Amino acid sequence: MRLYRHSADLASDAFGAVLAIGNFDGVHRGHQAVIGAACGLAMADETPLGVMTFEPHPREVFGAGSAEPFRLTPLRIKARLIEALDVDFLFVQHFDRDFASLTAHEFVKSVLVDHLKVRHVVVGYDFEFGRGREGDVALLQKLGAEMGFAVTSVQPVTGQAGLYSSTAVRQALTAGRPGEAAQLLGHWWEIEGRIEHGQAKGSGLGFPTANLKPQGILSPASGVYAVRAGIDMGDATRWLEGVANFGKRPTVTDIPEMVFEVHLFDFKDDLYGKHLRVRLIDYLRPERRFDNLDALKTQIAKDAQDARRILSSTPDVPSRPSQAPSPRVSS
Ligand code: RBF
Ligand code: MG
Repeated sequence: MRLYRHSADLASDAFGAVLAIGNFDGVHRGHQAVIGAACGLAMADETPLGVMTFEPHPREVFGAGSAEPFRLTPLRIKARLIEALDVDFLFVQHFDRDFASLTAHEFVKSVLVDHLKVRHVVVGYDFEFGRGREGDVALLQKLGAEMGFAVTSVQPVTGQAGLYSSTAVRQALTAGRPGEAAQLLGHWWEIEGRIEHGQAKGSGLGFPTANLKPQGILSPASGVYAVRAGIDMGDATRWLEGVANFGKRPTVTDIPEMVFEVHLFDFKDDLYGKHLRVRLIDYLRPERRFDNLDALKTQIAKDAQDARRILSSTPDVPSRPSQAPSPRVSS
C-alpha cells in the first residue's frame, strides 16, 4: 500500500480509483464493510482501490483542547489496519480550518475530481462533507452525476453487539469490556508506544514491567488486563503474552499521569526504547491501593495466573458475532 500525504505527490497509480472516504477511526467492522464494498467494485472494474482519510481527526481540530482524547487509532495503526484490507493506496488529507472551509462542491471538484480523478466513490450512509458539514450522500450522488463519477453508499451494519460504531467501541473500552470492543472492531484494540524507563521496583516485586504512556488516544478503564504484546518488527513482530496494569500505582507512589505497565510472561530481555504494541484481551479487575507491597505482590501473582488461563483459551482473532450480517449497498 502506498501512503500519500500531499495531493501534489499523487502518482498515476492513484488516478481513476475506486475511493472509500471516511475518518475510519478504529477501522471497525462497519468501516470494513465500506472499504470491502469499494474493494469489490475495484476488482470488478480492474481499477486501483484507494482510501481517503483525514488527519488530524476533524473533532480534534474543532473540539481543540477541551475534551479528553477519544481517538481509537492513531494514523500509524489506522494505516496498518487499512493496509491489511488489500488497499492499493491511502491518501491522508490534511484536515485544518482552511480545508474545512471548502464548500461541498469545492471539495468534490478540486480534491476528488481534479487531483484524484476518481472513478467511483464509496462512503458510509452517514458521510458528511464540506463547510459546516453541508454535504451528505444525496449531494455527493448529485455531484458525481454532474462531474462523471459513480457513488455507492453502504447502509449501517448491525451485529449481535449492536450497531458497529466508533462510539460503541469507545464505550466498551472505557467501561472495561475490551472483548466486546474487539467484537465490534473485528480485531483486538491496541495501544502502542516506545518503552520508557520505569522505576526498577517492578523487578523487586518479581514482576518486571515495560512501561508506556499512550498519548493522544482514548483512555480505557484503569485496572488490570490480560494482554498480548508485540515487539514491533513489521511482519516479523514477535507476540508474547502478559498481564498489564493501566493506572497510577497508588500502593507505591501516586504518579500524576496514567501509565501502562506490561509484565511479559517468560521474558527477560530489556525492552527499553523498543516499540511495543499491546492488545487488550480481557479486563481482570480495577486498580487498588494495597496495605503493603507483599499484598500487592500476592495479588499480581494471582493476576498473572488468571491472565495465563484466559489467554490460553482466547483465540488470536476475536470471534465473529454469531449473527454476522452482510452490508446493504446502494448506488
Ligand atoms: N499498583 C497498585 O498500586 N495497585 C494495583 O492494583 C496494581 N496492580 C498491578 C497489576 C499488575 C499485573 C502489574 C504488572 C502492576 C500492578 N501495579 C499496581 C503496579 C505496581 O505497583 C508496579 O508495577 C510496581 O510498583 C513497579 O512500578
Ligand atoms: Mg461512522
